[in-house]
Amino acid sequence: MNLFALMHVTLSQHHKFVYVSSPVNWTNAQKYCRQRYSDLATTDDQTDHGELLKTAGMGKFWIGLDRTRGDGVFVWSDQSSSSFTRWKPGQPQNQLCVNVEVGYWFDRNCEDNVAFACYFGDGLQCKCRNISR
Ligand SMILES: [Ca+2]
Repeated sequence: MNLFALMHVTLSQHHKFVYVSSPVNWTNAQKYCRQRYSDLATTDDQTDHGELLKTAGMGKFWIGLDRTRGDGVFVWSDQSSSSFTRWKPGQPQNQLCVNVEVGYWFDRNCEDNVAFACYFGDGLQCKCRNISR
């Protein structure tokens, strides 16, 4: 994939987040984040979530949370055991992937094309300058 427009990076206690404005489906967002960073965004707590929103804003974007394995349980893409949640009241419904919008989580059809947020952990260098435009 050759995606356009990598935005700024925010440092947080746990994760450094990167927002990618190009809309893709959840699986391709995960692939992109794993190739260039650590994974799709994971948020461990409210502080982390606040940092994510500072980077990615109040629009709609995928994070690394899904229940495609089929047992109905949402799991983090990076296997994080975080129990932090930020569901919009009324969510989740019956869809399998999760996006943030206006700061809250919504379940959404994984095939929808949406912007997304990645994170990279300590010890990993930001590869921002290597992104081709
Ligand atoms: Ca939904």
